[in-house]
Amino acid sequence: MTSTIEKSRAEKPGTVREVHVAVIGSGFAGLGMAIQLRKQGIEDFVVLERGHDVGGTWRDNSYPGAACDVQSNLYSFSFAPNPDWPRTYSEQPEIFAYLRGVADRYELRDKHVFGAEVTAATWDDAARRWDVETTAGDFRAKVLVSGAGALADPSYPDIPGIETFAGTVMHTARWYHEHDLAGERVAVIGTGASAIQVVPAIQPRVGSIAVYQRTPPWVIPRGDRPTTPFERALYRRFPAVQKAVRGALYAGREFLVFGMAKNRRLLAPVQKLARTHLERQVRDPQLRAAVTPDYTIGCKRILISNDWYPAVSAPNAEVVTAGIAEIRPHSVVTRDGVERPTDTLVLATGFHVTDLPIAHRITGRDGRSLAEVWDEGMVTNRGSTVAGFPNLFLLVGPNVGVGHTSMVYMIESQVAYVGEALRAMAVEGLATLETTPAAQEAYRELIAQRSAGTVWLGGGCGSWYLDRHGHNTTLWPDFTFLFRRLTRDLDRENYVGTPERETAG
Ligand code: N01
Repeated sequence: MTSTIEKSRAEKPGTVREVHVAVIGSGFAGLGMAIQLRKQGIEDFVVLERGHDVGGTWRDNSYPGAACDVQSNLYSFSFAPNPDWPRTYSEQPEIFAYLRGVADRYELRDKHVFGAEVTAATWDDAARRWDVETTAGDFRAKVLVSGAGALADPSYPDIPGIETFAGTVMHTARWYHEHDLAGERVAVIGTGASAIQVVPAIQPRVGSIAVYQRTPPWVIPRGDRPTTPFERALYRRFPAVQKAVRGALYAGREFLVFGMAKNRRLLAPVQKLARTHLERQVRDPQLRAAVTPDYTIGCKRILISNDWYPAVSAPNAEVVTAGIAEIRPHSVVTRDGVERPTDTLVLATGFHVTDLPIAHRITGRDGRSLAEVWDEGMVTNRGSTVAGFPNLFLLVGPNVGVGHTSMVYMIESQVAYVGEALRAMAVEGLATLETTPAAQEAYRELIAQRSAGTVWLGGGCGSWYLDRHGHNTTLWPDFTFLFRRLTRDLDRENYVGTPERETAG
């Protein structure tokens, strides 16, 4: 990894490009930000994208079966509806194509530098700007917006002997499409949202599949279907109809927050639905026991699938609950001493969410990285700004995540908030804008207060929603329209601004 970065550095041109705004990443967040900048008439910006196309997580997660578990009418930009979604829940290729289409429609490709992985972003307090080093050259930006996201960097499990494995190892977020799994003995580690999609997709063609489960997920039916020519024509002719459908989907999903964050007893019917789904699809009592969760539904992300249980019930499949003791060059050994010969290891083990790699690379005014500042807890103002990091805005930052509805809604809220901040800077002639420690503390308290009593803290499971101190640092713990209300205007009283003229001369 280091050598790749060093090699790219050596190849990069020696020039430093100056821009008003640098945006990191071109997934939903980065593209949404770029469009917002355009809408505000800010053209002096660049999008730094480490990949070679737009799309972010929807470019990278191309494993077989990858799809969205939020309906496409909701999981899309409100200002760029797509009447032509082929299914109610779209698959990865359609969402990736949608994002590429949005980039083209808003003529954003020219604003991108592809192959530009941010290796360091350092605040220069004297010059009042961010010095950004990337694998494709250096940049100076007055404002830095990170749209790197939380599901960007795959997490690889630290299992003894994994480095000795002689077969193919692939993470779901880094799929080797050229590798043919036909007839192979495959081990899948993990049973999260990615695993329950990839296992049914590959199970019919592999020789055997062993699913190594640490914690069983709660799974409810997936109400997916192809869209009809009639509804596509209707949406094209009457965009208001699609908008109304979107609104209804939003309201229906928002209702889940009542159960998860307000009154956990309301989750009982959802858990009953999941249990009935499981019992209908899994006949074998031993397997049923193995895949039945022992925590309250909603504590971890509720998964949706109609083919997960049939896939793990198939004659060539096995759910292994014994726990992995070690990995050898040609096998996986569990703690009960059983050794299963294995050709390919599929790691469906998730992402670095509470230990974001980008946080190690962003250094603020006092020389400490975001990761160092956050060592005792990820504090922010509105999930967007951090004291000591002037002119830095985070998209999909701490406590902006949602498990029950569309992240795009949250992203649009945040992007508008950043837009308001940039507007205030322009109107007031500010060189810097920085949130206060007091604002962060108040926001931390708000998050703690709203998280108390939620299923995420009290549902009897461990999850990456919580940091190592057991605090919710990932999810927005309330209705998403309240987050939108909180970010509609800039809370100017929570910021200190430095006028431009003070920096001149
Ligand atoms: O990752 P995860 P994911 N040994 O972290 C297990 C989004 N997403 O890629 O639960 C053994 O949820 C771990 O076990 P446990 C969505 O936001 C969205 O599946 O920690 N097992 C778990 O089972 C989602 O929430 C869609 O006990 C190990 C699994 O690996 C997020 O991505 C589709 C282990 C990891 O599950 C991440 O989902 C797909 C170890 N050392 C993903 N380490 C949509 O449809 C981890 N595990 C929108």
